Amino acid sequence: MPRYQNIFTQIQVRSAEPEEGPPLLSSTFGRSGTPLISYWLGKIGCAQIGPIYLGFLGIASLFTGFIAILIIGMNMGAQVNWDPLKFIFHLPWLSLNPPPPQYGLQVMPPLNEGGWWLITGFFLTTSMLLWWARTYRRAQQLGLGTHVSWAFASAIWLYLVLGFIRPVMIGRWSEAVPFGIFPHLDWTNNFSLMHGNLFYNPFHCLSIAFLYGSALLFAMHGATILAVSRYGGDRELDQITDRGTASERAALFWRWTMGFNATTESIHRWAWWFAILTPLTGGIGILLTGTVVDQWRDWAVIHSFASPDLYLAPPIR
Ligand code: 07D
Repeated sequence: MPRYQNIFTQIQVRSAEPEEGPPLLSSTFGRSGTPLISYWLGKIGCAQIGPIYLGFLGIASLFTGFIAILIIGMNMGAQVNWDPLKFIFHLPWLSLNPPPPQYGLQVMPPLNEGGWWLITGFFLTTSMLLWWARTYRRAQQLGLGTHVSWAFASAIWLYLVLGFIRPVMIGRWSEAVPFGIFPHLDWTNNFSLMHGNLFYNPFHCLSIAFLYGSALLFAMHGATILAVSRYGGDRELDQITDRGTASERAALFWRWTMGFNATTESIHRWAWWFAILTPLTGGIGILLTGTVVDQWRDWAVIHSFASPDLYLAPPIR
């Protein structure tokens, strides 16, 4: 029986009967699909695939998400005259745009002038909200906390600010983001240029700090647990109360390296908050742009966040 396992040597647990999980507390739907075992997926995660729980929320979310993607695909297909090769090669540049400014917040502009964009937005938003409700209900039914749902809600907040709340506040759908790979990147660039460089928006700064911070925390935590997996550290929560274990060595590593260590529990709270605060602060920054503050560099100069001279530090008051 090998005692130290890593990705190359790990033993894949396979029971004679597939693991069905605990019984559901109450539900009209159940789990569907016959579980199957994949050796290769077992290399990167659990080898058992399924059963999956597909209740009303899941089916409705997949269905509305599929409609949204179908409408985007059909619009892009029409743009390349239904040529499949052109579709593949031009895909990164194809776009489904929101209605131009003259339509304001009109509910049903002509289909080819943003109407399809609005319909897609409706279905995509419905799909995401249904999926959110699915994460909440599944967590409740399994007797879990609802942390995943609230983290997901934070991302949905930024999505809604960009595509719905801010355009409604300004009074034009044209303010929203197009559906498309490069087009949405061009949109972010134009947005920044139009509003005096988003780098001077302090909430963009905060969002970046949390984004980079999330990556750093994830790297530190992932690396720490992998480093102590030879002592069973990957069973991290079992070890919280044990002395002399992988968890204690991991904690000591950080205490000795930088004088402070998170606990096995608190490191996950750190990560959760950093991840949540990325789109949360980002959404605030976007909401303020063009509504409260139009030009971020001017704002930064007025508030001594930047110097009027690009190459000098701001004056000390
Ligand atoms: C977008 C949350 C919504 C997504 C959800 C998922 C689907 C899939 C598929 C159904 C990511 C929806 C799912 C649609 C459906 C199926 C099958 C989360 C999202 C719910 N920036 N910037 C940020 C940096 C610059 C600009 C955030 C860095 C320039 C704009 C982040 C740099 C310009 C916006 C960040 C940099 C500019 C941002 C995003 C460096 C011009 C935003 C955080 C080093 C390019 C957004 C406040 C996030 C924001 C944003 C990082 C530069 C523009 C921190 C590192 C100066 C317009 N930028 N940026 O979690 O919140 O996004 O800004 O240069 O709107 Mg920026």
